[in-house]
Amino acid sequence: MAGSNFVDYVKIFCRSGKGGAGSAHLRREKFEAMGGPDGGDGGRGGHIIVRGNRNLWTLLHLKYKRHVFATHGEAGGRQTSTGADGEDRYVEVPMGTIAKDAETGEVLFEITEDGEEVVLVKGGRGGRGNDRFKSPTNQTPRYAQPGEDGIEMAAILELKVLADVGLVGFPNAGKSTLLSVVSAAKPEIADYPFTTLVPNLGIVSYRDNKSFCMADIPGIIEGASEGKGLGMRFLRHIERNSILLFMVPADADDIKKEYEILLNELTQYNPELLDKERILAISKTDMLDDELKAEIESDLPDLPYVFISSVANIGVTELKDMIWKSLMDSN
Ligand SMILES: Nc1nc2c(ncn2[C@@H]2O[C@H](COP(=O)(O)OP(=O)(O)OP(=O)(O)O)[C@@H](O)[C@H]2O)c(=O)[nH]1
Ligand SMILES: [Mg+2]
Repeated sequence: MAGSNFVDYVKIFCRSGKGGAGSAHLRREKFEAMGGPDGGDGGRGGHIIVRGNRNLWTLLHLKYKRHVFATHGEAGGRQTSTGADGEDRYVEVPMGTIAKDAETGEVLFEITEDGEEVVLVKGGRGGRGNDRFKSPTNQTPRYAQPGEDGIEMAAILELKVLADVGLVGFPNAGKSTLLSVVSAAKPEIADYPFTTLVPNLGIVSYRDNKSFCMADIPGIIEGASEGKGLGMRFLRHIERNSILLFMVPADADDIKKEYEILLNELTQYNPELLDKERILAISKTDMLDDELKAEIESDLPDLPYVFISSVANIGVTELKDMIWKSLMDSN
């Protein structure tokens, strides 16, 4: 979708480098007419390596970089000099990225740590030079091994972990508005349901240069787990969020009931979602007076909650504190 910063799936075409050929060179020196073999080995072709990078949150940077080719190894030379290895190519990905073989769909590996490196496509081995083939019966081999071919492969990179905090709420609850005030993300905001059609991610700066990532997903409605609305398609993205931030607007008829419907949809989808830390934000509270607030408070579900207004900037800092604390507890 145009303008979306959300890319959780890319297909890349990879080609590792071919190994350099071994050399079949024979030594020729001024006073040695018939020198022996001194051909060196070819260098290894470049690998294609996937590397975890904790500063990345999506696969957006790979969207227009569909081809990744490593370079070839160089041929071996005289005096048993080994050819240079081809240059490896690195594909940087956020943690939680899964690599699959595009043809078979087989999961190859998952990157879970910053700096973790896994070879996705191996470079071809360099061929051995003739020096290696010397033997008592053949002291002057005139042949050397060619380098091994590089490998072509289409790989799929898929992101599972999307954010630390996932926003869960009915359409129009104010999820995108919150994301827009706590982060630099510019999600679309409007007074109608299903404004958000694809998830938006934002990095929320917290005290002392700390930050966390928040995912605003399309609104969830009753029946979402059975395929109603849009939410279902995106529920998988909150499966690996550390914490869930439920959002119910203050003007909802029954906040407790809305929360329970949301929770029920998540449970239907995947009961393990209940193991996550949960926070409730009652949104749009700029319209509330103390009396109404007290009334709402008297009938809330049993979980940590906070009254917020993204528009009037009420409770937003408190919410960030709660999120941070919860993130620390859940790790
Ligand atoms: N008064 C008030 N209105 C708000 C507040 N936050 C959001 N709104 C309004 O609520 C409406 C819906 O906001 P969105 O942020 O688009 O809601 P959403 O939850 O992302 O909705 P979907 O993307 O459709 O699921 C918009 O008209 C916002 O201006 C708030 O703190 N106070
Ligand atoms: Mg929205």
